[in-house]
Amino acid sequence: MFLNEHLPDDTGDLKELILTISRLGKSIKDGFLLNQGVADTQNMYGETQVEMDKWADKVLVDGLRNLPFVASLSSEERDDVIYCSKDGRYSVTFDPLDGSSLMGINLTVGTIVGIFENPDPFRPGSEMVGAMYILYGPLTTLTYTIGKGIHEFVLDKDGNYLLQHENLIVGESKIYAPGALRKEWLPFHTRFIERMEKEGYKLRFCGSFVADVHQIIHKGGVFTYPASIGKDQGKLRLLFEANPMGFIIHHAGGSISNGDMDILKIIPEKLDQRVPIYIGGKKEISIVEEEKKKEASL
Ligand code: AFP
Repeated sequence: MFLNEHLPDDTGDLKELILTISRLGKSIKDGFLLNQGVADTQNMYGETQVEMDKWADKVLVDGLRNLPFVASLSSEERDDVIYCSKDGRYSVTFDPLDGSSLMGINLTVGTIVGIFENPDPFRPGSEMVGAMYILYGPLTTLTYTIGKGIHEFVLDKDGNYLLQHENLIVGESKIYAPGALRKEWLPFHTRFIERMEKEGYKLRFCGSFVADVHQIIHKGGVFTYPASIGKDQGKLRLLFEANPMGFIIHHAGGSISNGDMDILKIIPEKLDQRVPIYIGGKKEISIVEEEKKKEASL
């Protein structure tokens, strides 16, 4: 079954929006050969390269801004919200190319997208009506949810997204993917990681959030980019990384937390807001919240 057949017709513009983003994902993928590397260098064809994340951002903004049902666009690459159609119903938030610093060494990167049915993107993640990510690895895959399970498609040789997994559920394997510098971890976080290690969790961290979380969805476990000494909000962004991936994992039976609460309940205050992240299976997330609570009560 193809993506356009899988998306229900009664979602109207939401279906069209997701299909449009899926086509833009193909343009981003095709751009890798021309745009690898950093700005102002030349690619293998002698053409001047642009930074790939800026280029991917432009592909998405140019491809979405004139759709009549799009009210606003917010990108990790931009300082301000782009307000679009006055009659638009949807706000789209995106990280055009998560993990882009890994492109130069040919590791997996991805596009992360969140969708609200509200012109205002400063809404809690739980209010999303859809979220998706496109992963550019050995295969290009697209995973989406509109609140009824999460579903994964693979881009075939004819350019169609073909259903590969329906109603994916977070796996049961013991994997932990810990970001940030160990010497700067906070005590409760150190205890959490020690518990994971004692229980036999295996370390897997590739440096691309979207790829790491994709692995956790398929296999199980937990990804974390925590608060640390001097960085009390961690590194990753609430609107562009945490919320869409959190909404997706929530609909795969998992959870996302900042250590204290469900990230999807946070009301964003600014576009570039960061948040400490724990994302994965419900069991692992409850363990970290337990360790954090213990620390607060000491
Ligand atoms: P880039 O998009 O600059 O490559 O950053 C990737 C990222 O935001 C996220 O995808 C990774 O999990 C995290 O940063 C890795 O950060 P460290 O380099 O500190 O491990």
